[in-house]
Amino acid sequence: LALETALRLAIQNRQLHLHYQPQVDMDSGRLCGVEALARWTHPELGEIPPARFIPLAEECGLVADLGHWALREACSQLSAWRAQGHEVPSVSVNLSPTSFHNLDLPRMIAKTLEANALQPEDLTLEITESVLLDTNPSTMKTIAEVHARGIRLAMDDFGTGYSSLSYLRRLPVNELKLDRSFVADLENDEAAQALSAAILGIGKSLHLTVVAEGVETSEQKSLLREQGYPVAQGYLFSRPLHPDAFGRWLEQRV
Ligand code: G
Ligand code: G
Ligand code: MN
Ligand code: NA
Repeated sequence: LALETALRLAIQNRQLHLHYQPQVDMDSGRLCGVEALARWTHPELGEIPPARFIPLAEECGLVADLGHWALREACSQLSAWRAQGHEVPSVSVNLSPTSFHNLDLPRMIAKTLEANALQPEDLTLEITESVLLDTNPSTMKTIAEVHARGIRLAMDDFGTGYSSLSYLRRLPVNELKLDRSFVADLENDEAAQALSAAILGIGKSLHLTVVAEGVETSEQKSLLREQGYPVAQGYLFSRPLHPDAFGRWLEQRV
């Protein structure tokens, strides 16, 4: 309960931050986008990982506030980078299924984009297959409305879920993110290679962007590139960085 109060205050008192990780074009090395990842630095407890505080936010009804905060923060950061002359094509924000219970979400996002002089295609929302287990009647409606407004949707952690592939027909996604567990096993596991190739095939045949996550070694990068993966993300390119460090990362590359 103490941690719950602390999280409530953290959202108010700006103890939460977003770090940013680049997504890189395999052929040109150019930046394709950045993923925003939430970080909580507690004054006494130090870094609390999202795997800990997101479920907590879910339990105490704060996850929608967290989502709004992340959307505003990420859009404002994208706009700030552009004002500094950096070419950052888009930003991706992770949203919990609960965020889609709110039928007002699409309008709220549209206002946030407008306030930061951004276009709908500048923003990607990362969702997981767990949205399909969500029985709230608003969820699918909100997702459809977000899509109709031109905001992109990415299916995160793709390949690890429990549902069938038919959800790709039910959810209007633009992007698949190959889960990093496949990438981690690529070098020693032929099954992982076969599955990453098959997932790329599914994505391509549905005209989706496919992003390989968790790329840590140049061997993994080469294998994925040979398979035809267009975009990669992972420690090989950069860890998630504080916005200032991300600015320096951008400057170093030009
Ligand atoms: O940053 P890290 O790799 O520790 O993230 C762990 C998990 O937390 C990932 O599954 C990621 O999608 C999730 N996560 C990170 N930031 C956010 C956020 O702002 N909102 C939600 N809902 N999940 C996030
Ligand atoms: O579930 P989601 O894809 O949103 O989670 C992203 C998480 O993966 C973040 O916590 C991020 O810190 C982590 N991550 C990003 N790149 C790498 C990587 O190359 N290797 C590993 N092990 N984790 C990574
Ligand atoms: Mn993600
Ligand atoms: Na993922």
